[in-house]
Amino acid sequence: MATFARTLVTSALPYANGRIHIGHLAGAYLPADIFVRFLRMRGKDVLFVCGSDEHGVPITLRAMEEGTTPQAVIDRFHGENEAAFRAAGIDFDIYGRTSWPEHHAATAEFFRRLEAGGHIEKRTIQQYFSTKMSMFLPDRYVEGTCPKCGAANARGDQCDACGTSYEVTDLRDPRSAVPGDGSTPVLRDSQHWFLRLDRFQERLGAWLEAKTEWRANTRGTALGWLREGLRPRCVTRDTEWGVEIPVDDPERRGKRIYVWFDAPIGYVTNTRVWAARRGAPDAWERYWKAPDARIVHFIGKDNIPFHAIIFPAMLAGQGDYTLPDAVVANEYLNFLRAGEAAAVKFSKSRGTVVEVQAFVDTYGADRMRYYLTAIAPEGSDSEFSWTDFLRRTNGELADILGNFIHRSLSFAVKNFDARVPAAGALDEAGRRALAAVAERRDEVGRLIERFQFRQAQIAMLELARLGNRYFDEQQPWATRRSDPARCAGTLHVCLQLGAGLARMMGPFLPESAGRLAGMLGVEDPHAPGAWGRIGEDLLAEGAPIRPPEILFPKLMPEDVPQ
Ligand code: B3M
Ligand code: ZN
Repeated sequence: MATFARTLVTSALPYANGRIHIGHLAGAYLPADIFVRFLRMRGKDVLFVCGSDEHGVPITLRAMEEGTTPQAVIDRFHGENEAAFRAAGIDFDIYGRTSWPEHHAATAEFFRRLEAGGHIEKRTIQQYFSTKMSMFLPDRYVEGTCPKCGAANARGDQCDACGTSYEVTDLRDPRSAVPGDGSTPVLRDSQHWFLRLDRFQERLGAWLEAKTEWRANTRGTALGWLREGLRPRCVTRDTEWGVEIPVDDPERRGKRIYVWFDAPIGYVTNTRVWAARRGAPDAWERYWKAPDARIVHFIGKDNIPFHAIIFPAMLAGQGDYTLPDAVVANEYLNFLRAGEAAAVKFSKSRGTVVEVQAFVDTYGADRMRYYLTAIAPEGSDSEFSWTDFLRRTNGELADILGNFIHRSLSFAVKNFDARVPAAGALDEAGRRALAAVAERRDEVGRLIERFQFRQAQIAMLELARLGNRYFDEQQPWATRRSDPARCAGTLHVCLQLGAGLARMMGPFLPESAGRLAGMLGVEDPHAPGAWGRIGEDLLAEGAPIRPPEILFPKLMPEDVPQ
Protein backbone atom coordinates (compact mmCIF):
# COMPACT_ATOMS: atom_id res chain seq x y z
CA MET A 1 0.00 0.00 0.00
CA ALA A 2 1.65 3.27 -1.09
CA THR A 3 2.11 5.93 1.62
CA PHE A 4 0.96 9.52 1.08
CA ALA A 5 1.78 12.75 2.85
CA ARG A 6 -1.85 13.86 2.78
CA THR A 7 -5.27 12.69 1.71
CA LEU A 8 -8.20 14.56 0.24
CA VAL A 9 -11.48 12.76 0.81
CA THR A 10 -14.62 13.80 -1.09
CA SER A 11 -18.19 12.64 -0.81
CA ALA A 12 -20.58 13.06 -3.73
CA LEU A 13 -22.22 16.49 -3.59
CA PRO A 14 -25.91 15.89 -2.85
CA TYR A 15 -28.37 17.81 -4.96
CA ALA A 16 -29.89 20.57 -2.82
CA ASN A 17 -33.37 19.58 -4.01
CA GLY A 18 -34.54 17.57 -1.01
CA ARG A 19 -33.55 16.24 2.39
CA ILE A 20 -30.87 13.55 2.48
CA HIS A 21 -32.12 10.15 3.56
CA ILE A 22 -30.36 7.19 5.13
CA GLY A 23 -29.78 5.58 1.74
CA HIS A 24 -27.61 8.55 0.80
CA LEU A 25 -25.78 8.36 4.13
CA ALA A 26 -24.98 4.65 3.73
CA GLY A 27 -23.74 5.27 0.20
CA ALA A 28 -21.26 8.08 0.04
CA TYR A 29 -21.11 9.85 3.39
CA LEU A 30 -20.87 7.48 6.37
CA PRO A 31 -18.09 5.33 4.86
CA ALA A 32 -16.12 8.48 4.03
CA ASP A 33 -16.57 9.82 7.56
CA ILE A 34 -15.33 6.56 9.10
CA PHE A 35 -12.27 6.71 6.84
CA VAL A 36 -11.56 10.37 7.66
CA ARG A 37 -12.00 9.94 11.42
CA PHE A 38 -9.63 6.98 11.32
CA LEU A 39 -6.97 8.99 9.45
CA ARG A 40 -7.37 11.94 11.83
CA MET A 41 -7.01 9.58 14.81
CA ARG A 42 -3.75 8.40 13.29
CA GLY A 43 -2.57 12.00 13.12
CA LYS A 44 -2.63 12.02 9.30
CA ASP A 45 -3.11 15.15 7.16
CA VAL A 46 -6.61 14.57 5.78
CA LEU A 47 -9.15 17.00 4.34
CA PHE A 48 -12.83 16.09 4.02
CA VAL A 49 -14.78 18.15 1.48
CA CYS A 50 -18.37 18.06 0.39
CA GLY A 51 -21.19 20.47 -0.30
CA SER A 52 -24.39 21.05 -2.19
CA ASP A 53 -24.75 20.37 -5.90
CA GLU A 54 -27.00 23.28 -6.79
CA HIS A 55 -27.50 23.18 -10.55
CA GLY A 56 -29.18 20.80 -12.92
CA VAL A 57 -32.59 19.45 -13.61
CA PRO A 58 -33.23 18.02 -10.11
CA ILE A 59 -33.20 21.61 -8.83
CA THR A 60 -35.26 23.20 -11.59
CA LEU A 61 -37.75 20.31 -11.57
CA ARG A 62 -38.30 20.77 -7.82
CA ALA A 63 -38.75 24.52 -8.28
CA MET A 64 -41.32 23.89 -11.02
CA GLU A 65 -43.16 21.37 -8.90
CA GLU A 66 -43.31 23.83 -5.99
CA GLY A 67 -43.95 26.92 -8.08
CA THR A 68 -40.88 28.58 -6.64
CA THR A 69 -37.39 29.51 -7.84
CA PRO A 70 -34.29 27.31 -8.05
CA GLN A 71 -32.54 29.74 -5.69
CA ALA A 72 -35.25 29.27 -3.06
CA VAL A 73 -34.96 25.50 -3.40
CA ILE A 74 -31.17 25.41 -2.96
CA ASP A 75 -31.18 27.94 -0.11
CA ARG A 76 -33.63 25.77 1.81
CA PHE A 77 -32.07 22.37 1.26
CA HIS A 78 -28.43 23.41 1.44
CA GLY A 79 -29.01 24.51 5.03
CA GLU A 80 -31.18 21.51 5.98
CA ASN A 81 -28.72 19.00 4.57
CA GLU A 82 -25.69 20.66 6.14
CA ALA A 83 -27.49 20.43 9.51
CA ALA A 84 -28.53 16.81 8.94
CA PHE A 85 -24.97 15.75 8.13
CA ARG A 86 -23.73 17.51 11.27
CA ALA A 87 -26.41 15.75 13.34
CA ALA A 88 -25.26 12.42 11.89
CA GLY A 89 -21.69 13.14 12.98
CA ILE A 90 -20.44 13.50 9.39
CA ASP A 91 -17.57 15.84 10.12
CA PHE A 92 -16.70 17.69 6.90
CA ASP A 93 -13.95 20.30 6.89
CA ILE A 94 -16.09 22.33 4.53
CA TYR A 95 -19.61 21.95 3.14
CA GLY A 96 -19.69 24.28 0.17
CA ARG A 97 -22.12 25.35 -2.59
CA THR A 98 -21.78 25.14 -6.35
CA SER A 99 -23.80 28.35 -6.53
CA TRP A 100 -20.83 30.22 -5.06
CA PRO A 101 -19.14 32.70 -7.44
CA GLU A 102 -15.84 30.93 -6.72
CA HIS A 103 -17.34 27.80 -8.25
CA HIS A 104 -18.57 29.56 -11.36
CA ALA A 105 -15.04 30.94 -11.77
CA ALA A 106 -13.41 27.54 -11.23
CA THR A 107 -15.75 25.93 -13.77
CA ALA A 108 -14.96 28.62 -16.34
CA GLU A 109 -11.24 28.05 -15.68
CA PHE A 110 -11.58 24.29 -16.23
CA PHE A 111 -13.59 24.81 -19.42
CA ARG A 112 -11.16 27.37 -20.87
CA ARG A 113 -8.09 25.20 -20.16
CA LEU A 114 -9.76 22.25 -21.81
CA GLU A 115 -10.70 24.44 -24.78
CA ALA A 116 -7.13 25.79 -24.99
CA GLY A 117 -5.92 22.18 -25.08
CA GLY A 118 -8.20 21.39 -28.02
CA HIS A 119 -10.43 19.17 -25.86
CA ILE A 120 -13.67 21.13 -26.40
CA GLU A 121 -15.54 21.40 -29.66
CA LYS A 122 -18.83 22.91 -30.75
CA ARG A 123 -21.36 20.74 -32.55
CA THR A 124 -24.88 20.93 -33.85
CA ILE A 125 -27.01 18.25 -32.23
CA GLN A 126 -30.61 17.26 -32.26
CA GLN A 127 -32.28 18.16 -28.98
CA TYR A 128 -35.82 17.48 -27.88
CA PHE A 129 -38.03 20.57 -27.94
CA SER A 130 -41.46 20.92 -26.33
CA THR A 131 -43.69 22.95 -28.62
CA LYS A 132 -46.23 23.10 -25.80
CA MET A 133 -43.76 24.73 -23.35
CA SER A 134 -41.64 26.41 -26.06
CA MET A 135 -38.45 25.13 -24.47
CA PHE A 136 -35.65 22.72 -25.24
CA LEU A 137 -35.74 19.71 -22.91
CA PRO A 138 -32.57 18.67 -21.07
CA ASP A 139 -32.19 14.89 -20.69
CA ARG A 140 -33.88 14.65 -17.29
CA TYR A 141 -36.94 16.35 -18.69
CA VAL A 142 -37.48 13.54 -21.17
CA GLU A 143 -38.82 10.14 -20.17
CA GLY A 144 -39.54 7.11 -22.26
CA THR A 145 -38.80 3.44 -22.81
CA CYS A 146 -35.27 2.27 -22.09
CA PRO A 147 -33.53 1.39 -25.36
CA LYS A 148 -31.68 -1.46 -23.67
CA CYS A 149 -34.09 -3.21 -21.26
CA GLY A 150 -37.43 -1.79 -22.34
CA ALA A 151 -38.27 -0.41 -18.90
CA ALA A 152 -40.97 2.24 -18.96
CA ASN A 153 -40.41 5.65 -17.36
CA ALA A 154 -36.68 5.49 -18.07
CA ARG A 155 -34.95 8.84 -17.59
CA GLY A 156 -33.52 10.76 -20.53
CA ASP A 157 -29.88 9.94 -19.81
CA GLN A 158 -29.83 6.83 -17.61
CA CYS A 159 -32.11 3.91 -16.94
CA ASP A 160 -32.71 3.23 -13.23
CA ALA A 161 -33.83 -0.31 -13.97
CA CYS A 162 -30.70 -1.54 -15.77
CA GLY A 163 -28.24 1.33 -15.07
CA THR A 164 -27.47 1.91 -18.77
CA SER A 165 -26.38 5.40 -19.78
CA TYR A 166 -27.37 6.51 -23.27
CA GLU A 167 -28.03 9.59 -25.41
CA VAL A 168 -31.51 11.01 -24.95
CA THR A 169 -32.19 10.50 -28.67
CA ASP A 170 -31.78 6.74 -28.10
CA LEU A 171 -34.86 6.72 -25.83
CA ARG A 172 -38.00 5.12 -27.30
CA ASP A 173 -41.51 6.71 -27.02
CA PRO A 174 -40.10 9.98 -25.63
CA ARG A 175 -42.36 12.33 -23.72
CA SER A 176 -41.78 15.55 -21.83
CA ALA A 177 -41.38 15.14 -18.06
CA VAL A 178 -41.90 18.83 -17.37
CA PRO A 179 -44.70 19.21 -14.81
CA GLY A 180 -47.89 20.05 -16.69
CA ASP A 181 -46.47 19.10 -20.07
CA GLY A 182 -46.35 15.41 -20.96
CA SER A 183 -46.39 16.21 -24.67
CA THR A 184 -44.39 14.31 -27.26
CA PRO A 185 -41.31 16.43 -27.97
CA VAL A 186 -39.85 17.08 -31.40
CA LEU A 187 -36.19 17.03 -32.36
CA ARG A 188 -34.65 20.36 -33.29
CA ASP A 189 -31.09 21.43 -34.10
CA SER A 190 -29.23 23.03 -31.23
CA GLN A 191 -25.61 24.17 -30.87
CA HIS A 192 -23.74 22.64 -27.97
CA TRP A 193 -20.20 22.18 -26.69
CA PHE A 194 -18.60 18.78 -26.34
CA LEU A 195 -15.73 17.47 -24.22
CA ARG A 196 -13.50 15.35 -26.48
CA LEU A 197 -13.40 12.45 -24.07
CA ASP A 198 -12.04 10.27 -26.88
CA ARG A 199 -8.77 12.20 -26.69
CA PHE A 200 -8.18 10.75 -23.22
CA GLN A 201 -8.62 7.08 -24.14
CA GLU A 202 -4.92 6.20 -23.79
CA ARG A 203 -4.22 8.50 -20.82
CA LEU A 204 -7.12 7.07 -18.79
CA GLY A 205 -6.41 3.52 -19.91
CA ALA A 206 -2.89 3.67 -18.53
CA TRP A 207 -4.06 5.29 -15.32
CA LEU A 208 -6.87 2.76 -14.74
CA GLU A 209 -4.73 -0.27 -15.52
CA ALA A 210 -2.83 0.37 -12.28
CA LYS A 211 -6.03 0.50 -10.19
CA THR A 212 -6.07 -3.22 -9.54
CA GLU A 213 -7.28 -2.87 -5.96
CA TRP A 214 -10.42 -0.93 -6.90
CA ARG A 215 -13.77 -2.56 -6.16
CA ALA A 216 -15.14 -4.64 -9.03
CA ASN A 217 -18.13 -2.33 -9.60
CA THR A 218 -15.90 0.71 -10.19
CA ARG A 219 -13.11 -0.99 -12.12
CA GLY A 220 -15.59 -2.96 -14.21
CA THR A 221 -17.65 0.08 -15.20
CA ALA A 222 -14.59 2.20 -15.99
CA LEU A 223 -12.85 -0.50 -18.05
CA GLY A 224 -16.18 -1.16 -19.79
CA TRP A 225 -16.34 2.47 -20.93
CA LEU A 226 -12.77 2.22 -22.20
CA ARG A 227 -13.47 -1.03 -24.04
CA GLU A 228 -16.47 0.57 -25.78
CA GLY A 229 -14.22 3.48 -26.75
CA LEU A 230 -14.62 6.91 -25.19
CA ARG A 231 -16.78 9.29 -27.22
CA PRO A 232 -17.18 13.08 -27.18
CA ARG A 233 -19.69 14.10 -24.46
CA CYS A 234 -22.02 17.06 -24.51
CA VAL A 235 -21.14 19.39 -21.61
CA THR A 236 -23.79 22.09 -22.10
CA ARG A 237 -27.57 22.08 -21.87
CA ASP A 238 -30.56 24.18 -22.84
CA THR A 239 -31.38 25.75 -19.49
CA GLU A 240 -31.23 29.11 -17.77
CA TRP A 241 -30.04 27.61 -14.45
CA GLY A 242 -26.36 26.80 -14.13
CA VAL A 243 -22.87 28.09 -14.82
CA GLU A 244 -22.58 30.40 -17.84
CA ILE A 245 -20.70 28.92 -20.81
CA PRO A 246 -17.45 30.94 -20.88
CA VAL A 247 -17.34 31.55 -24.65
CA ASP A 248 -17.81 34.68 -26.71
CA ASP A 249 -20.53 33.17 -28.87
CA PRO A 250 -24.18 34.28 -29.22
CA GLU A 251 -25.14 30.59 -29.43
CA ARG A 252 -24.54 30.35 -25.68
CA ARG A 253 -27.75 32.27 -24.93
CA GLY A 254 -30.33 30.13 -23.14
CA LYS A 255 -27.68 27.52 -22.48
CA ARG A 256 -25.54 26.65 -19.44
CA ILE A 257 -22.76 24.28 -18.49
CA TYR A 258 -24.12 20.74 -17.91
CA VAL A 259 -24.39 20.08 -14.17
CA TRP A 260 -22.20 16.99 -14.37
CA PHE A 261 -19.39 19.04 -15.84
CA ASP A 262 -19.42 21.63 -13.08
CA ALA A 263 -20.39 19.50 -10.06
CA PRO A 264 -17.15 17.50 -9.66
CA ILE A 265 -15.20 20.74 -10.01
CA GLY A 266 -17.04 21.60 -6.79
CA TYR A 267 -14.53 19.40 -4.97
CA VAL A 268 -11.77 21.74 -6.17
CA THR A 269 -13.80 24.87 -5.40
CA ASN A 270 -14.55 23.70 -1.86
CA THR A 271 -10.89 22.92 -1.26
CA ARG A 272 -9.92 26.38 -2.51
CA VAL A 273 -12.49 28.09 -0.28
CA TRP A 274 -11.37 26.01 2.68
CA ALA A 275 -7.77 27.12 2.08
CA ALA A 276 -8.75 30.78 1.64
CA ARG A 277 -10.75 30.69 4.88
CA ARG A 278 -7.61 29.50 6.67
CA GLY A 279 -5.56 32.36 5.25
CA ALA A 280 -3.51 29.97 3.09
CA PRO A 281 -5.07 30.44 -0.37
CA ASP A 282 -2.50 28.24 -2.15
CA ALA A 283 -2.87 25.32 0.30
CA TRP A 284 -5.50 23.70 -1.96
CA GLU A 285 -2.73 22.78 -4.39
CA ARG A 286 -1.13 20.52 -1.75
CA TYR A 287 -4.09 18.20 -2.31
CA TRP A 288 -4.87 18.67 -6.02
CA LYS A 289 -1.42 19.18 -7.57
CA ALA A 290 0.95 17.17 -5.41
CA PRO A 291 2.39 13.74 -6.26
CA ASP A 292 2.58 12.88 -2.54
CA ALA A 293 -1.15 13.50 -2.02
CA ARG A 294 -3.99 11.10 -2.74
CA ILE A 295 -7.58 11.90 -3.66
CA VAL A 296 -10.27 9.44 -2.55
CA HIS A 297 -13.81 9.85 -3.87
CA PHE A 298 -16.76 8.23 -2.04
CA ILE A 299 -19.88 7.86 -4.22
CA GLY A 300 -22.91 5.78 -5.06
CA LYS A 301 -22.56 3.40 -8.01
CA ASP A 302 -24.60 5.53 -10.43
CA ASN A 303 -21.87 8.17 -10.19
CA ILE A 304 -19.02 5.84 -11.24
CA PRO A 305 -18.67 7.02 -14.88
CA PHE A 306 -18.40 10.65 -13.79
CA HIS A 307 -15.75 9.93 -11.13
CA ALA A 308 -13.76 7.17 -12.79
CA ILE A 309 -13.77 8.44 -16.39
CA ILE A 310 -15.16 11.92 -17.07
CA PHE A 311 -13.82 13.98 -14.16
CA PRO A 312 -10.37 12.30 -14.35
CA ALA A 313 -10.30 13.27 -18.03
CA MET A 314 -11.17 16.86 -17.10
CA LEU A 315 -8.37 16.82 -14.51
CA ALA A 316 -5.91 15.31 -16.97
CA GLY A 317 -6.87 18.00 -19.47
CA GLN A 318 -5.82 20.69 -16.97
CA GLY A 319 -2.30 19.43 -17.28
CA ASP A 320 -1.07 19.56 -13.69
CA TYR A 321 -3.75 18.03 -11.46
CA THR A 322 -3.51 14.78 -9.51
CA LEU A 323 -5.89 12.08 -10.67
CA PRO A 324 -7.94 10.19 -8.04
CA ASP A 325 -6.12 7.44 -6.20
CA ALA A 326 -9.36 5.65 -5.26
CA VAL A 327 -13.02 5.83 -6.19
CA VAL A 328 -15.03 3.98 -3.54
CA ALA A 329 -18.52 3.26 -4.88
CA ASN A 330 -21.21 1.69 -2.75
CA GLU A 331 -24.16 -0.12 -4.26
CA TYR A 332 -27.72 0.83 -3.28
CA LEU A 333 -29.38 0.55 0.11
CA ASN A 334 -33.04 -0.32 -0.39
CA PHE A 335 -36.01 -0.32 1.96
CA LEU A 336 -37.70 -3.54 3.03
CA ARG A 337 -41.19 -2.86 4.30
CA ALA A 338 -42.50 -5.19 7.02
CA GLY A 339 -44.33 -8.14 5.50
CA GLU A 340 -43.04 -7.57 1.97
CA ALA A 341 -40.70 -9.96 0.18
CA ALA A 342 -38.86 -7.48 -2.02
CA ALA A 343 -37.13 -4.29 -1.00
CA VAL A 344 -37.88 -1.04 -2.83
CA LYS A 345 -35.90 2.12 -3.47
CA PHE A 346 -36.09 4.86 -0.89
CA SER A 347 -38.59 7.26 -2.30
CA LYS A 348 -40.78 9.99 -0.92
CA SER A 349 -43.56 9.21 -3.38
CA ARG A 350 -43.62 5.56 -2.26
CA GLY A 351 -43.59 6.63 1.40
CA THR A 352 -40.40 4.66 1.92
CA VAL A 353 -38.09 7.53 2.76
CA VAL A 354 -36.27 7.67 6.09
CA GLU A 355 -34.75 11.11 6.47
CA VAL A 356 -31.45 11.41 8.32
CA GLN A 357 -32.44 14.28 10.59
CA ALA A 358 -35.63 12.52 11.71
CA PHE A 359 -33.77 9.26 12.35
CA VAL A 360 -31.13 11.02 14.48
CA ASP A 361 -33.79 12.96 16.41
CA THR A 362 -35.52 9.68 17.32
CA TYR A 363 -32.74 7.11 17.74
CA GLY A 364 -29.51 9.08 17.97
CA ALA A 365 -26.62 9.28 15.50
CA ASP A 366 -24.64 6.29 16.75
CA ARG A 367 -27.45 3.76 16.50
CA MET A 368 -27.98 4.94 12.92
CA ARG A 369 -24.26 4.84 12.12
CA TYR A 370 -23.86 1.40 13.61
CA TYR A 371 -26.76 -0.14 11.72
CA LEU A 372 -26.05 1.55 8.36
CA THR A 373 -22.43 0.38 8.57
CA ALA A 374 -23.52 -3.13 9.57
CA ILE A 375 -25.73 -3.36 6.45
CA ALA A 376 -23.59 -1.17 4.18
CA PRO A 377 -24.11 -1.99 0.46
CA GLU A 378 -20.36 -2.36 -0.16
CA GLY A 379 -20.30 -5.24 -2.61
CA SER A 380 -23.99 -5.55 -3.50
CA ASP A 381 -27.31 -3.83 -2.85
CA SER A 382 -28.54 -4.33 0.71
CA GLU A 383 -31.73 -3.76 2.65
CA PHE A 384 -32.80 -1.57 5.52
CA SER A 385 -35.69 -2.82 7.65
CA TRP A 386 -37.01 -1.52 10.94
CA THR A 387 -37.25 -5.08 12.25
CA ASP A 388 -33.59 -5.72 11.54
CA PHE A 389 -32.63 -2.32 12.94
CA LEU A 390 -34.38 -3.20 16.23
CA ARG A 391 -32.82 -6.65 16.31
CA ARG A 392 -29.25 -5.52 15.72
CA THR A 393 -29.45 -2.40 17.86
CA ASN A 394 -30.57 -4.49 20.82
CA GLY A 395 -28.74 -7.72 20.05
CA GLU A 396 -25.37 -6.22 19.14
CA LEU A 397 -24.98 -2.63 20.31
CA ALA A 398 -26.81 -3.10 23.61
CA ASP A 399 -26.25 -6.78 24.41
CA ILE A 400 -22.62 -7.06 23.35
CA LEU A 401 -20.93 -3.65 23.42
CA GLY A 402 -23.14 -1.85 25.93
CA ASN A 403 -23.40 -4.89 28.20
CA PHE A 404 -19.63 -5.47 28.37
CA ILE A 405 -18.97 -1.83 29.23
CA HIS A 406 -21.75 -1.66 31.79
CA ARG A 407 -20.94 -4.88 33.65
CA SER A 408 -17.21 -4.08 33.80
CA LEU A 409 -17.55 -0.53 35.06
CA SER A 410 -20.41 -1.31 37.46
CA PHE A 411 -18.44 -4.18 39.01
CA ALA A 412 -15.29 -2.04 39.37
CA VAL A 413 -17.17 0.95 40.81
CA LYS A 414 -18.96 -1.27 43.32
CA ASN A 415 -16.11 -3.56 44.37
CA PHE A 416 -12.95 -1.58 43.77
CA ASP A 417 -13.87 1.84 45.05
CA ALA A 418 -14.46 3.18 41.51
CA ARG A 419 -10.79 2.77 40.65
CA VAL A 420 -8.76 0.66 38.25
CA PRO A 421 -7.77 -2.44 40.26
CA ALA A 422 -4.23 -3.81 40.36
CA ALA A 423 -3.41 -6.26 37.59
CA GLY A 424 -1.38 -8.55 39.85
CA ALA A 425 0.05 -11.70 38.32
CA LEU A 426 -2.16 -12.13 35.25
CA ASP A 427 -2.68 -15.65 33.95
CA GLU A 428 -2.40 -16.64 30.27
CA ALA A 429 -6.05 -15.77 29.63
CA GLY A 430 -5.52 -12.29 31.03
CA ARG A 431 -2.37 -11.71 29.05
CA ARG A 432 -4.05 -12.92 25.85
CA ALA A 433 -7.02 -10.64 26.47
CA LEU A 434 -4.74 -7.63 26.93
CA ALA A 435 -2.80 -8.51 23.79
CA ALA A 436 -6.06 -8.72 21.85
CA VAL A 437 -6.58 -4.94 22.12
CA ALA A 438 -3.62 -4.06 19.89
CA GLU A 439 -4.35 -7.06 17.63
CA ARG A 440 -7.94 -5.85 17.06
CA ARG A 441 -6.69 -2.31 16.56
CA ASP A 442 -4.43 -3.43 13.73
CA GLU A 443 -7.12 -5.65 12.17
CA VAL A 444 -9.68 -2.84 12.23
CA GLY A 445 -7.10 -0.46 10.76
CA ARG A 446 -6.23 -2.83 7.90
CA LEU A 447 -9.90 -3.23 7.01
CA ILE A 448 -10.58 0.52 7.09
CA GLU A 449 -7.57 1.21 4.83
CA ARG A 450 -9.05 -1.35 2.41
CA PHE A 451 -12.45 0.47 2.60
CA GLN A 452 -14.08 -2.61 4.14
CA PHE A 453 -16.01 -0.70 6.79
CA ARG A 454 -18.63 -3.37 7.41
CA GLN A 455 -15.91 -5.90 8.28
CA ALA A 456 -13.98 -3.29 10.25
CA GLN A 457 -16.96 -2.62 12.51
CA ILE A 458 -17.40 -6.37 13.07
CA ALA A 459 -13.73 -6.57 14.04
CA MET A 460 -14.22 -3.68 16.47
CA LEU A 461 -17.25 -5.38 18.04
CA GLU A 462 -15.22 -8.61 18.32
CA LEU A 463 -13.19 -6.99 21.11
CA ALA A 464 -16.38 -6.53 23.15
CA ARG A 465 -17.41 -10.14 22.41
CA LEU A 466 -14.00 -11.25 23.62
CA GLY A 467 -14.39 -9.11 26.75
CA ASN A 468 -17.76 -10.70 27.55
CA ARG A 469 -16.31 -14.20 27.11
CA TYR A 470 -13.36 -13.31 29.35
CA PHE A 471 -15.65 -11.83 32.04
CA ASP A 472 -17.86 -14.94 31.98
CA GLU A 473 -14.92 -17.37 32.11
CA GLN A 474 -13.15 -15.51 34.94
CA GLN A 475 -16.37 -15.28 37.08
CA PRO A 476 -15.32 -12.21 39.11
CA TRP A 477 -18.56 -12.42 41.08
CA ALA A 478 -17.18 -15.67 42.53
CA THR A 479 -13.45 -14.81 42.76
CA ARG A 480 -14.41 -11.60 44.58
CA ARG A 481 -14.59 -13.80 47.67
CA SER A 482 -12.54 -16.85 46.72
CA ASP A 483 -9.55 -15.06 45.15
CA PRO A 484 -9.72 -11.24 45.44
CA ALA A 485 -6.36 -10.71 43.70
CA ARG A 486 -7.55 -12.72 40.69
CA CYS A 487 -10.81 -10.79 40.71
CA ALA A 488 -8.87 -7.53 40.67
CA GLY A 489 -6.78 -8.77 37.75
CA THR A 490 -9.92 -9.69 35.81
CA LEU A 491 -11.42 -6.25 36.21
CA HIS A 492 -8.11 -4.60 35.43
CA VAL A 493 -8.08 -6.44 32.09
CA CYS A 494 -11.74 -5.66 31.40
CA LEU A 495 -11.20 -1.94 31.96
CA GLN A 496 -8.17 -1.98 29.66
CA LEU A 497 -10.35 -3.56 26.96
CA GLY A 498 -12.89 -0.81 27.65
CA ALA A 499 -10.20 1.83 27.20
CA GLY A 500 -9.26 0.25 23.88
CA LEU A 501 -12.88 0.20 22.76
CA ALA A 502 -13.36 3.84 23.70
CA ARG A 503 -10.98 4.75 20.91
CA MET A 504 -11.66 1.90 18.50
CA MET A 505 -15.31 3.00 18.48
CA GLY A 506 -14.16 6.49 17.44
CA PRO A 507 -14.52 6.19 13.66
CA PHE A 508 -17.82 4.33 13.86
CA LEU A 509 -19.65 5.64 16.97
CA PRO A 510 -18.02 9.01 17.71
CA GLU A 511 -20.55 10.21 20.30
CA SER A 512 -20.53 6.98 22.35
CA ALA A 513 -16.75 6.78 22.10
CA GLY A 514 -16.49 10.18 23.77
CA ARG A 515 -18.96 9.20 26.49
CA LEU A 516 -17.10 5.97 27.27
CA ALA A 517 -13.77 7.80 27.30
CA GLY A 518 -15.23 10.18 29.88
CA MET A 519 -16.33 7.31 32.10
CA LEU A 520 -12.87 5.72 31.98
CA GLY A 521 -10.77 8.85 32.05
CA VAL A 522 -9.34 8.02 28.62
CA GLU A 523 -8.00 10.75 26.29
CA ASP A 524 -10.33 12.28 23.68
CA PRO A 525 -10.76 9.33 21.29
CA HIS A 526 -10.39 11.71 18.34
CA ALA A 527 -7.10 13.22 19.48
CA PRO A 528 -4.46 12.94 16.73
CA GLY A 529 -2.43 9.80 17.37
CA ALA A 530 -5.08 8.27 19.65
CA TRP A 531 -5.40 5.29 17.31
CA GLY A 532 -1.79 4.25 17.75
CA ARG A 533 -2.12 4.48 21.52
CA ILE A 534 -4.91 1.86 21.61
CA GLY A 535 -3.57 -1.06 23.63
CA GLU A 536 -0.34 0.80 24.36
CA ASP A 537 -1.04 3.47 27.00
CA LEU A 538 -2.95 1.49 29.60
CA LEU A 539 -5.15 2.90 32.35
CA ALA A 540 -3.04 3.42 35.47
CA GLU A 541 -3.79 1.18 38.47
CA GLY A 542 -5.79 3.21 40.99
CA ALA A 543 -7.00 5.68 38.36
CA PRO A 544 -10.58 6.83 39.05
CA ILE A 545 -13.45 5.64 36.89
CA ARG A 546 -16.99 6.93 36.80
CA PRO A 547 -20.24 5.02 37.33
CA PRO A 548 -21.37 3.87 33.87
CA GLU A 549 -24.31 5.38 32.07
CA ILE A 550 -26.16 3.05 29.74
CA LEU A 551 -24.57 3.64 26.31
CA PHE A 552 -27.32 2.03 24.23
CA PRO A 553 -30.67 1.70 26.02
CA LYS A 554 -32.67 -1.10 24.47
CA LEU A 555 -35.48 -0.24 22.10
CA MET A 556 -38.92 -1.77 22.42
CA PRO A 557 -40.82 -3.03 19.34
CA GLU A 558 -43.22 -0.12 19.70
CA ASP A 559 -40.28 2.25 19.44
CA VAL A 560 -39.90 1.61 15.72
CA PRO A 561 -42.43 1.96 12.87
CA GLN A 562 -44.10 -1.32 12.01
N1 B3M B 1 -25.28 15.60 -7.24
C1 B3M B 1 -25.81 13.35 -6.75
C2 B3M B 1 -26.29 12.10 -7.45
O1 B3M B 1 -26.25 11.98 -8.65
C3 B3M B 1 -24.90 14.22 -7.59
C4 B3M B 1 -23.45 13.94 -7.23
C5 B3M B 1 -22.49 14.98 -7.72
S1 B3M B 1 -20.85 14.58 -7.16
C6 B3M B 1 -19.89 15.70 -7.97
O2 B3M B 1 -26.75 11.28 -6.71
ZN1 ZN C 1 -32.94 -0.14 -18.89
